[in-house]
Amino acid sequence: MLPQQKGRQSLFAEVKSSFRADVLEGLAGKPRTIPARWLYDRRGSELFEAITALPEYYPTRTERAILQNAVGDIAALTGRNRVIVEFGSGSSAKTPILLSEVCPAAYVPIDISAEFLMESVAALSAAFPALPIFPIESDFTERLGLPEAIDGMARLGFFPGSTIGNLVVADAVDLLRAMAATLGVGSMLLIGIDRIKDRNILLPAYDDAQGVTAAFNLNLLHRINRELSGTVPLDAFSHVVRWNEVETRIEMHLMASRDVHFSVDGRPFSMASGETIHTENSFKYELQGAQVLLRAGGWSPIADWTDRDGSFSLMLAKMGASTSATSNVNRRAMLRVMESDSGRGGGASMTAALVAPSRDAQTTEKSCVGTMRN
Ligand code: AVJ
Repeated sequence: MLPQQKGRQSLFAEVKSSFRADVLEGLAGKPRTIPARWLYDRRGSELFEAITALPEYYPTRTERAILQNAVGDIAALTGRNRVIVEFGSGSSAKTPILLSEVCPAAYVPIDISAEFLMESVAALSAAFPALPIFPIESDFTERLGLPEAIDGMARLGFFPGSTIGNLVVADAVDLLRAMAATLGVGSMLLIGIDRIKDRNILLPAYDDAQGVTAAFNLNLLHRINRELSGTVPLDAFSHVVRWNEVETRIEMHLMASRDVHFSVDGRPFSMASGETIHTENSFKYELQGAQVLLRAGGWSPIADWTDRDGSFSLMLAKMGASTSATSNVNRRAMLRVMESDSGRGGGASMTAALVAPSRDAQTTEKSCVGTMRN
């Protein structure tokens, strides 16, 4: 059965039982670890939205600036009339920037939260009254069936925010492959990827002065107590952030500040003082590493845009591998190096485009007539 065909009640029951299984298994493991997706209940999603506005949390504003600067170039490479499929659309905050230039035939937001979906559909259909929107309430980590209404239309996957960084490489590759399967032949993917940088910038981004990220992390324990009849003593846990240099990832942990005993769904657990529960990974990539990741996931990088500090990259890829030597020669012949246009605001620069825009794309106009209402 396709996820969007499940009843709300059964989806809810399923989510709850996999939460229970993940928590019980994760707390029993060594090291103890709970998958990051469980951080995002209603409260967690609200706290994450608050994180995106923090002065220390650079990714959101940097990606938005890059997108604003690059969206014309992106539209030239994608052409118009694609269906934009956004994975984990959340509040769809960056989507209008893309919609107004890429002029999609339809928009398909996919999110696990029905509330987020309803809010973003309402906001976007007010701003783009002519745009067909087909929301899908689902986890996006598996291959999905897309609505019949968009059969046969070219797709552009949109996966901003460096959410891919939550996954270890093997899982990230699986996800990229699932996205390729969902989107189909001829599709493109626009993905945001956070870059490796100085730990003095990375650490505060995940351990802000106001304690919003700490509250976001600790909310997981509230959720366990509320939804799984837990007795976790919240005052005994604190938010800990580590930069794992070997794995090039930020790790969030919940550390016990004293020996604790508690139960979850009737099962007893003990933790010694100083022990942690690993709650989230946020992998960072060099540009080349991100390109290799995309290729491993079945996508060929076409172009990328980065801020001046190299702190975040937006990457456009085309479905399918680029394998043969012949095609490399052809691609080199088409190489267009577009140097940064220093006159533009946010400092985004396109480093290289390995394909020329299609004839269709070259005729793309600056705005989508009749789509965006002012
Ligand atoms: C939503 C996974 C992109 O890793 O930066 C932010 C999550 N966690 N602060 C990130 C997060 C703590 C965020 N992603």
